[in-house]
Amino acid sequence: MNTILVTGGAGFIGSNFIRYLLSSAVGFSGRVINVDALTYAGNLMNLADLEGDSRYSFRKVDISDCAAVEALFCEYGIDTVVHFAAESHVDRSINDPESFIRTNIMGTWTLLDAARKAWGARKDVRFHHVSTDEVYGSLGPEGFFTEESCYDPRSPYSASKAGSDHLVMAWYHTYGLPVTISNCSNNYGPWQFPEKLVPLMIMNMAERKPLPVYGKGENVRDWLHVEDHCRGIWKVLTGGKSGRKYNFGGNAEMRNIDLVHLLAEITAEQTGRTAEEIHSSIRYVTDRPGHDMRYAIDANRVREELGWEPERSLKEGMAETVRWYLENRKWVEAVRSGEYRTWMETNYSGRLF
Ligand code: NAD
Ligand code: TDX
Repeated sequence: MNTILVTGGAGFIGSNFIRYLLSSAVGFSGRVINVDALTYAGNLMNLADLEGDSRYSFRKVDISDCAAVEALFCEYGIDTVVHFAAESHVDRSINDPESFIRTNIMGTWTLLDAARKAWGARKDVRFHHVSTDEVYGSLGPEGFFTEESCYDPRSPYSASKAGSDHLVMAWYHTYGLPVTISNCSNNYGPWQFPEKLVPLMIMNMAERKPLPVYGKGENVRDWLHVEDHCRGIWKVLTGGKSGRKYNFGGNAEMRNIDLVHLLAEITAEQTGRTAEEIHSSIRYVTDRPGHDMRYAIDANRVREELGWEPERSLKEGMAETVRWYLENRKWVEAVRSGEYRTWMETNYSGRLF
């Protein structure tokens, strides 16, 4: 791997992945090209500390722009793609599915085809697609998703991600493109857009605002710290077999209401408020339509084949995450106020293309 194209590198997981890749933990000495359209979720503040690192470049490109994507392959001699770029928020997909279809399906197709044209029959290359456990649908109280579970997506978001997974496998079987896919459970950690449950709850707790829990709060999610996920993706890139899928999970299933209680206890400890006072701000609100009841991951394949395990416990990871958001309120404020857009225009003016 000499030149890695990371799509969606200005988003939550993508920016954590680029920082991990360029950290001493990996010591990657090639080049990383971060390609991102800078939608509402793309924020170059997340990677401001990497500006000036000669291994890192940013290009503002929409992945569904065929000509622009093909030009990137020619210009940089890309040999590896790690594809994060997506519309990622389930609630937004319910209100406005179009951008999900365009980016997640058409954008993935564009990238796959650009890779196929650039790489021909090369086998020393890799297209890694980052996907979600939501493609498998919803579980009852028992059982886990394995890599063999049937696809059964329920939301426009998960249907668009399922479509993208199928395209990736089609390019493997039909054209022999060397690919891998990882399907991961809910990530949490620094730099997550504060529309998602964990940062939203932490900030609302810190600011004494109501805590909106959908339905009865009984839906179960499995939580994985974003750095554990990034380490896993690197393992797949370096040791995973072409044409193979790998599930990632945190062994940390929790009902949403229990997670909110855990966050309340941690936030109380770190702010000097009482957990009871925070609990009193919980508001049960109208449920998400088609809200999947439970996700749980069997991550045996990646453990046995690649020796990957989550390193952080849920409690440690959440405590660290609460601290990060409390210490980085300026970042949250810049995101919520839209000031991050002005920051990017000022700092990257003329360098975004
Ligand atoms: P995010 O919304 O924080 O970031 C997505 C990034 O993609 C943003 O920087 C955005 O600007 C960029 N983007 C969107 N449309 C684009 C386009 N047309 N062209 C170029 N860039 C575009 O998302 P995230 O939470 O970091 O998720 C990253 C990937 O991981 C997604 O594919 C998501 O489906 C998958 N995933 C996320 C989670 C999770 O819990 N967050 C779990 C499993 C899988
Ligand atoms: O205000 C809220 N109240 C609430 O009860 C929000 C924002 C969410 N929820 C519930 C809905 C879900 O059951 O919390 C759970 C987590 O919600 P989100 O943070 O929106 O994540 P989810 O819908 O589970 O999807 C996330 O994990 C899988 C990512 O957004 C996806 O990109 C990823 O594929």
